[in-house]
Amino acid sequence: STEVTDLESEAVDFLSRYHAENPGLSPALPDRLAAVRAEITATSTYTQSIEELTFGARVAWRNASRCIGRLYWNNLQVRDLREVRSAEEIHRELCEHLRLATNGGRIRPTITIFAPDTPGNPGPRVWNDQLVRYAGYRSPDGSVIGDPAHLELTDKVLAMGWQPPGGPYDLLPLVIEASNQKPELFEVPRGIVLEVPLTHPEYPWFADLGLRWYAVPAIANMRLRVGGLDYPLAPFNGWYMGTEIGARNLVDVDRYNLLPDVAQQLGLDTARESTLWRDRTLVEINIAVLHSFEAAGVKISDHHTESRRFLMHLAREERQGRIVPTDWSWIVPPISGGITPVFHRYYDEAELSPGFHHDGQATW
Ligand code: HEM
Ligand code: NRG
Repeated sequence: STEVTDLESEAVDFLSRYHAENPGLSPALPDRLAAVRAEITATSTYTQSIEELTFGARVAWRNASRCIGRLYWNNLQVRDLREVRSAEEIHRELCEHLRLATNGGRIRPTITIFAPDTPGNPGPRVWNDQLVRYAGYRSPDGSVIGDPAHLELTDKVLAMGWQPPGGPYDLLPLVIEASNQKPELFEVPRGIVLEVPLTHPEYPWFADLGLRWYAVPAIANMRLRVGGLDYPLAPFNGWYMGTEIGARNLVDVDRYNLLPDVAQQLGLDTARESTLWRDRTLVEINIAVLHSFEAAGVKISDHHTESRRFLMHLAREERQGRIVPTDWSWIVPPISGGITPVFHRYYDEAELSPGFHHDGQATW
């Protein structure tokens, strides 16, 4: 069928690239291709070796055109959990991912790969977009307590019986769907979630705002596609760039929306836009985020450093003769764009495989 042909041609492309970038592998490419072709003919799928899967996950990161953090793509730690099936075991391993990745603040870029979709047997998935997320609740007066981005997921877990603490930084439970099973709720224990209370190096009152954020951004809802196989549950993490928290999560009007409150504390004139009170406040919040993570010993980087690293990555990849597919609108940081070097140039745009994808569907 055409599905089998597509799978076979993607497998051939991937294995050829794996062998081209890693000369001298055994078995040699022709033998490996023959074995994979036979397996696909017999079963309509195939099993990747752990070495193939590791390379595939690293190259999926290398190909992530929205990611500024790709310099270290070849150091991604890959955990092979393809054998794990039950929701309980998946929960245990998701918690273990957080523990290993957090590493007391010395964050390790890590991916945990669960079973792929196979004919008649979809792989597991989770509903949460990240392993750690704060709930959002709508109050009777229409305002939101917590993170407004997660109102919908919060509603769903409430309907499934979750007991809400009702605070602004409640950890959402994980909704885990094992293969062909109903979704089930699991708590993420507070004890394994490293969080950082936000303070400002010059303004003692900043601590009294009671702001905080978690240490490890672990994206859980992107499908990993390698060599024609889809891995719908393959959560990955690196560390935060400060602006993700300080210029977006805490500041977007449809997130924690903190500019007005913090500006007031700073005593700025908010009556006129031309005082640039928003911009001044934004910088102070970003200073607080970087300062607090550094004080807590939690790895984070600023947008100037990440921009410089990204251009090093680009140069290094070009020397290897590879293009670096890049989405300018995601790479340029949300503050001070024009004073980072990534702003002042064009990039190659391409969707390369292996890759991470947002749509939840298998393509065969
Ligand atoms: C997106 C930084 C590690 C894959 C991003 C974004 C930033 C970023 C700033 C844009 C996020 C946004 O605007 O919401 C970093 C840093 C890392 C890191 C500093 C530190 C090591 C990783 C790793 C992977 C990865 C380990 C995968 C293995 C991606 C992908 C996106 C992304 C797929 C796009 C997400 C989407 O479409 O929503 N990264 N990243 N990154 N990153 Fe990274
Ligand atoms: N902006 C999102 C996280 C997106 C991915 N960012 C990373 N990824 N740094 C947020 O939670 O703010 N990573 O794998 O490190």
